[in-house]
Amino acid sequence: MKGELIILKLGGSVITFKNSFEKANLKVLRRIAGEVKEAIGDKRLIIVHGGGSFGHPHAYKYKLHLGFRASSQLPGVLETHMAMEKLNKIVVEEFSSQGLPTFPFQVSSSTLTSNGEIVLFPLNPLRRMIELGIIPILYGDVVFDRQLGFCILSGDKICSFLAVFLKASKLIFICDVDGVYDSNPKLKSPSKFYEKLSLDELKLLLRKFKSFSSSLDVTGGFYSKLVEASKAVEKGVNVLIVNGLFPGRVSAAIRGVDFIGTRISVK
Ligand code: IP8
Repeated sequence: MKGELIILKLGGSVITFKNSFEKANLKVLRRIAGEVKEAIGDKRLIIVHGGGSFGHPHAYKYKLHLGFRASSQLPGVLETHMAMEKLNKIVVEEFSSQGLPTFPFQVSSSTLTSNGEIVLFPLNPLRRMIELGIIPILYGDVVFDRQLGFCILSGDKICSFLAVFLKASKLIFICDVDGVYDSNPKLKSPSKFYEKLSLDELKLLLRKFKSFSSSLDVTGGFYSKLVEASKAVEKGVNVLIVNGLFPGRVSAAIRGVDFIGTRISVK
């Protein structure tokens, strides 16, 4: 297969307005799609997006992240999936209207987890798509689980899984913060910003801020993102964390020049 493989995670806090129910941030989404188009060259790409104000409110309402507890949760399984499908359609349309050959890919009906960890994933159709030059667009969703009945599989978990099994050269998390700080920049002003982190440094930080998450995010927010990042880095994938709200940063991350954000690698 030609060209390095990049996995791009579009954070829900960037492509949706997190406090406005089911509202996509079309302006930012369109600009990011344009940056991807401009920077991608002959690189192969997989896009994964999060739930933002589409998936999370439904999943939270029905407590889907706790797994199956009662049949009263079952309407929420469909509601959450339908909300994610709505957002996926918007994302697919924005990228394809830039002339990029995209295709939606559903994990809800094709992936099995066990206690929240992926145990079955259809890698072959995905491989075939990228061999053909197609950009699959996946998303965090409800999936069915051997132990829990169902669970919420985050886009971040999908990303680390794909980055490891498809041997991506780079995994780029597009967020609404500049990168990794020594504390949550949304709660208090941090004293240190990390332009570079080694795996050991990241592990130390993870021990320090277990609660770096948001209450409306059923999948654990920034802390869980860094846990997934560490799994990919451990297998040799370079992880970049970049603020998608600033024009030019996504294209710089894809090209690997003039990058502004946090770069995490083994050493
Ligand atoms: O926003 C979760 O994906 P994430 C998707 O990547 C749902 O954590 C359905 C809440």
